[in-house]
Amino acid sequence: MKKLAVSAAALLAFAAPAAAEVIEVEMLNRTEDGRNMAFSQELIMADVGDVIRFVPTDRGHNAQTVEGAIPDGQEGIKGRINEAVEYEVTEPGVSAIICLPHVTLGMVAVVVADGDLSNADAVRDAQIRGRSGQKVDELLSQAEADLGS
Ligand SMILES: [Cu+2]
Repeated sequence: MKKLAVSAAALLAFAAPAAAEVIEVEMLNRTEDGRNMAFSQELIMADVGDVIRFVPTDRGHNAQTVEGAIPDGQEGIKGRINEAVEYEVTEPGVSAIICLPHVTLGMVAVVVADGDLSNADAVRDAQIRGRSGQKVDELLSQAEADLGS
């Protein structure tokens, strides 16, 4: 009987890591909290294995990664305007995702996978244009504060 209990506990421990999630992020002209031309979430804490699905709720947006602003080994994305696109997180680290038509207005999201900020400086140095560059810096500072690093 005791042996059975141990087996059950071992099974639970094995099942404990969170299953891969699909995280849905809307592309919006105006968010509920009053941001114009923005992703519904701007700081996305994810785990390796998660899929971030960018949904064209409003027209005229896309989602794409920025060269130099994703972890080593991670495949980038380049969604078309008005199309849903999925970003499969395969590597720990920081990714910046922009909407190309609105990058200068600050339409950007930062993904932090597995709480790993080791490439944060590279993302800061990727020279993302307009207000998005400043917002990336702010989102990374927020992530650093949240993660206590
Ligand atoms: Cu946009």
